[in-house]
Amino acid sequence: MIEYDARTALIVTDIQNDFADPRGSLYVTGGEEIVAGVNREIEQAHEAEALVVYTQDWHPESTPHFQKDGGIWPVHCVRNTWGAEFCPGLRVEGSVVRKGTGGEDGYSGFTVRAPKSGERYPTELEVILREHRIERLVLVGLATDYCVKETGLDALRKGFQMVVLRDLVRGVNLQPGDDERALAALKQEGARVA
Ligand code: VGL
Ligand code: ZN
Repeated sequence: MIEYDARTALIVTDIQNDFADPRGSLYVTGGEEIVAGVNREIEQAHEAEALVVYTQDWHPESTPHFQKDGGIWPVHCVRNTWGAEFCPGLRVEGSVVRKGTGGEDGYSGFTVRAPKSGERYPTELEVILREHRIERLVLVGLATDYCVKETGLDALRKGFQMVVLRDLVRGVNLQPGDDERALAALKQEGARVA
């Protein structure tokens, strides 16, 4: 069990219908299985006055992120649609950081990449964490091999300590084993995988 405290933030990554519902357009196998466990973490975090921050993939109808516009993904998490909504069973009590809102590509909750210039710029996630003097992150959500991995690597570079909860993440696995490789990469950079 994780000991939450006021210097710890639980980061709930992209638990949205398109990823976590079998009817979703970019369904991550087993995505729906983590919701109950994530809710328990959210509850424990709140009880310990830890911060809970949610990320949400939030794309316009056209973005170079999508296959139809030159990217690699089926259309998913289009803003203000069912697919972009958090799963109905998820407890949402905390700040929400949206990424991709201006058509940017990229997966990290901390930074996005402008589609034309390729320039990277920050979301408000780090500001929120610094404002609360957060030192340690607990990472859960979807997808292990994209958003969880990139958010985690960015956080480690920024000096946060980190625990990734293995049972509360699921991967896309475009290549078999991508999820395990993502966890190994996070471990390599200093995360604990629990
Ligand atoms: C993600 C694929 C495409 C993610 C977002 O949040 O992991 N994966 N867009
Ligand atoms: Zn996306």
